[in-house]
Amino acid sequence: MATPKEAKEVLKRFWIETPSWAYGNSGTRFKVFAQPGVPRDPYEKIADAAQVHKFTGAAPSVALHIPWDKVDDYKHLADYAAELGVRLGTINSNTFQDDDYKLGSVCHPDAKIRQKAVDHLYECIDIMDKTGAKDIKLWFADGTNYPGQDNLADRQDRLADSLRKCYDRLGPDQRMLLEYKFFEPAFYSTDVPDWGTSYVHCLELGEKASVCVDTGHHAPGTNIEYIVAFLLRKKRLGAFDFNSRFYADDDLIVGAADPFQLFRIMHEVNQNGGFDVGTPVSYVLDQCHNIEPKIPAQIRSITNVQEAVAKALLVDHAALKKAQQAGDVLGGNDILMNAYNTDVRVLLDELRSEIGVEADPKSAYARSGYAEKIAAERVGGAQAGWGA
Ligand code: PSV
Ligand code: MN
Repeated sequence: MATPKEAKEVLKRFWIETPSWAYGNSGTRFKVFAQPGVPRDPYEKIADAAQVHKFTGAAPSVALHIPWDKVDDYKHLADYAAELGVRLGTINSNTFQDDDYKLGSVCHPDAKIRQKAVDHLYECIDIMDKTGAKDIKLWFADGTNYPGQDNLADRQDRLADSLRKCYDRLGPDQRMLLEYKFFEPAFYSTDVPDWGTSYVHCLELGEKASVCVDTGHHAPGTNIEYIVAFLLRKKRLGAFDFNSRFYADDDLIVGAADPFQLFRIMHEVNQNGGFDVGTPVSYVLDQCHNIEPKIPAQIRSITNVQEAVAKALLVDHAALKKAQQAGDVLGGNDILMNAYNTDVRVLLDELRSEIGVEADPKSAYARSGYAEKIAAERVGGAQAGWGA
């Protein structure tokens, strides 16, 4: 069990990457609601991300999505981020918004389309070379809608072949993160539907390939913490995409739907070395704020994650082991519940004052006047949203 002081030490080195797309407009397939002050280009998205870092002290990195965040000069964008105290992080590929990809991208039956998708992945790696980003994250919308539409095993062969091309292009310090999702946009079969499929492809590829666990990408009732424990044990958990879900891939604020699940995940992360110095696990938000203001929502997401981490750090491991070895079912459960039920708000207030940010980052942001400033300044031009 970490003492509060030790827990704060872990939390001081624990950081979370925010996604550039969280700052743009988003919605469902029914409606995208525009909000005042929303960024119109990647520079403005980074400026907003820098605010999240400024008020939390825990979000020093911003994930980019290509082509949404395409710019002429990535070095210039990276320098701009550095000036604002943040850095450019994971490069997310996008092979799901082009007419050519109707039947898939890297698994498409036509070799020309597959090559087009692979060329896009090469483009993402070129961008990593320019920004210094370490990770490319792959999520494929590939799948089929009707039985008989395509050959499921052939699609796996095509996937393996395309992934190999991308993997072979990685530099020595670069990694490939393969994300899975059980459905959507395909409804009959998905080519990377689950962690097992992702894991097997990563194993075949080599050590630079790891699984990305998006917490919103599972069927209801899935034991996500089991997946986390398994992958950490096999050293193939590369990253989290954090968000929460009530129904499908809702992309709501992490920890909002089920804070207990988030705690259980963090407990497995903690037990299996995911918070150690030099951990290979990246902690990234993948969320869209359709109706709530975006910067405060990102701040809330960071503080929710920190709360779950703090509680997980307070689990009494020695007592837990003892209870487990004695077959003390209720005792073991009590130990976890005691940690979960601990009020960590004072600990987190102290943490924030020790790193020089205000105890309540959301209120501090509200008082800063930034929201009013961007609403007044960002007039004209096209607001960023999905596809821009
Ligand atoms: C797909 O649903 C996903 O989780 C992938 O990570 C994409 O890159 C992201 O959402 C786009 O919002
Ligand atoms: Mn995701």
